[in-house]
Amino acid sequence: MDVVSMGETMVLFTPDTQGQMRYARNFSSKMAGAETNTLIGLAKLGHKTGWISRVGKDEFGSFVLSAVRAEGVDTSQVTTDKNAPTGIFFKEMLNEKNVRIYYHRKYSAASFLDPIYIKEEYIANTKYLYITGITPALSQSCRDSIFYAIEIAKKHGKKVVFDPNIRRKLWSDEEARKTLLAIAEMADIVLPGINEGEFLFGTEDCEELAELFHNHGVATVIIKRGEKGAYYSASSEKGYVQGFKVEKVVDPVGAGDGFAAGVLSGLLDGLTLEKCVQRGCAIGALVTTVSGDIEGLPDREILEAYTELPGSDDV
Ligand code: KDG
Repeated sequence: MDVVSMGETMVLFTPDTQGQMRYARNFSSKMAGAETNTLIGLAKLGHKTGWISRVGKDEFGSFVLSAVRAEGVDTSQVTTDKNAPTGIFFKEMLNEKNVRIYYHRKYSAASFLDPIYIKEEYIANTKYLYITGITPALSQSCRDSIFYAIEIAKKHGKKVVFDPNIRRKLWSDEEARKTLLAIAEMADIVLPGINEGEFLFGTEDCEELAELFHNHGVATVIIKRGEKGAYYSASSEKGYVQGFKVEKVVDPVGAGDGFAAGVLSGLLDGLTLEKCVQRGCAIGALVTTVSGDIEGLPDREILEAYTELPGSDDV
C-alpha cells in the first residue's frame, strides 16, 4: 500500500434544497468520512490505498463498503459489527458558506474499532499512515487504535501524516487539545487548518504556528489557509503557496481531505514540498466546486487540466 488510514465512514444525507433542514422534504444519500475521502482522492490519482474500519451488518454498512471499494480503496481490513449500526449524518446547507453538520454516530459500529482488529503487517507494509483527529474523538477504543497504529508505523519506520480535523461536537476542548497534541508529537507531517492551529496554540500567525509545532517535534508543518492557500515549513524549505481561484463554491466540506490527498500524492510522486502543497491546494479547490465530499476529487486528467494555469505547472 502507499497510504493506509483508519476511521469512520458514514452515510451522508443532504437535503435537496438549501435552508433550514426542518423544511427539507427530499434528501440525497451519499457516503463520506474524512479518512476515506482522502484515500479515495489518492486512489483516483492511481495510488494504492487501504482503509481500516468497522461498519454495521446493515444496509448502510453494505452501501458504505461497496461504495468505498468501488472507488478503488482496499477494504480487506474493514470488519462488520452485528450489534452496532453504521453511522449516519446530515449536512444542512443554509447557504454555500454556512453549513451545519448533524451526527447520528454515537455507539456506531466504527466507534467500536479496537486494536484487536488492527493487523501489524498491514501497517508495516504501507509507505504512509494517515491519521485524522476525528477517529480518536469517537471512543476510548478508537483512541487506543490510533496510538497502536502509530506505534506500529514508527516501529517499521513508516511516515505518519496527521490532520487534526478538530470536531468540537465530538469531545471537550480540553480532551481534544491534549490528545491532538500528543498525536502531533508522534507525527512526521502535520496538516492543520489555520483555525485548528489557533485552537491548539492560540495564534493565527502561520510562521509562529509552524515553529510551535516544530518545537513539539514535528518535522514538516503545512498550514491550510482556505482560499488563501497554505504555508509550509520544513528544515529544508518553507514558504507560502497561493490558493486556486474558485468561481463558485458549491460545498466547502471535504476540501481539507482533498488537500491531504494532494499533499500525499505529491510526496508519493517525489515532488518538492512546494509542489506537494500546490497539488493539495488545487484538489482542495476542486472539491468545493461540487456537492458532496468525494464527488469533486479529480483523476489525473482533470487535475492536469485544472492546474494548466499560469504559474501552476507540474502540480
Ligand atoms: O472532512 C469532511 C468530514 O468531516 C465529513 O465527511 C464527515 O468524517 C466526517 C466527520 O467525522 O466529521
